[in-house]
Amino acid sequence: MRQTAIPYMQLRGGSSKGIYFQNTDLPADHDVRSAVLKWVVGAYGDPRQIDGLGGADPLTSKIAVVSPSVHAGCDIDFHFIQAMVGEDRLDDSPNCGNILAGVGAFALETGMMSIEGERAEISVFMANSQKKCDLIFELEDGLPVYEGDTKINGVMGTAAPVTCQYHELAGSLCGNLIPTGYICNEFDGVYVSCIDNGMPVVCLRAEDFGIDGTESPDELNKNEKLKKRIEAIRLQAGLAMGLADVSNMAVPKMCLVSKAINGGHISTRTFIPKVCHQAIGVLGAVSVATAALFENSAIHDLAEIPKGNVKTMRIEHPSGFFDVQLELNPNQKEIDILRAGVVRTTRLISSGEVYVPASVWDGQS
Ligand code: NQM
Repeated sequence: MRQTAIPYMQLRGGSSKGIYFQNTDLPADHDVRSAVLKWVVGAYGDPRQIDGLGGADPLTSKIAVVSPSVHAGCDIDFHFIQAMVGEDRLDDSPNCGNILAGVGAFALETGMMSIEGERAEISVFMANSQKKCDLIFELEDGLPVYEGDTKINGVMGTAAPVTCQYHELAGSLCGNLIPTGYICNEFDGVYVSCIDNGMPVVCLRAEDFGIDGTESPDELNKNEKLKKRIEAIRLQAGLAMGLADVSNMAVPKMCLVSKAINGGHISTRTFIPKVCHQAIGVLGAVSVATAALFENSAIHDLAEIPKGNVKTMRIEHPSGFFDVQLELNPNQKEIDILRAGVVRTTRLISSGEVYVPASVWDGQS
């Protein structure tokens, strides 16, 4: 046998694309599994990922590993893995709210779960953050409905909605909502707010970097001086957030914030962490919206804050906007977010077998 065949499905999850596996179809050994996944994506240093399924972009170099849940009250467990484009490396420190949107569909398509009726409500345990999210979507004959009228930025056309209800996201990776202990920190003479409400993010004021926040990702990606300054702050913020040396990590994400200009509540340009996102990550958006609520944060005065305990905040980004619904605990004086809601869509693109050389994995262990 020269190659080993591994069953997989490829789904668009929100505005990202991922390769989805059942846990039992992959090697149990951690190092062998990592080698296999790098081969699957083509992510062993080639920025074009020519020898794998990845699309040479952080948003298309994503992996989901799904299994029946071993956690009380949850249906499935989801482990997210980011293949680093152009590097011989995977990173499973961050979560991904886009790839998450496809895991319920994957569980039904593979027969891992079955549900009767017209509506699925699947409780997902997110292994990366040890938090829970409920996915709600329409069914037909026990399988997901993909066609529908919901438009999300970063995806052409419309599709059926997947409502994602996140529970208690605070401190997903850093252990605390405000990981440095201060809602405002100073690094390299610039005030920033470090936050982790589902995703560790450093919020920066675009004006402090000599930009107005309306620049395109291409323009920002070409600005080497800007990227150098942002990375220098990221390394310091990572340490202060308790993430240790983040030079090889996909977190924290770096978000340049300015006032909304298209009727939203705030405007963003997010580096994930070294390339500017064409839109904004799901949990990244939740974290930025959360930071804006704090009166002393570095970005509060740039935001319009809706009234009431359920706040729907429209986060503008390079290709449109992203709506985040934050439900605040009415019984707490300080900001305590009970749930965060977002709407995504998903679609099964392909299913079959992906091959890796038998020298990488013989399919046995
Ligand atoms: O923040 C991009 C994406 C993401 C991650 C990133 C995401 C999230 O657009 O939850 O969705 O920040 O690397 O898929």
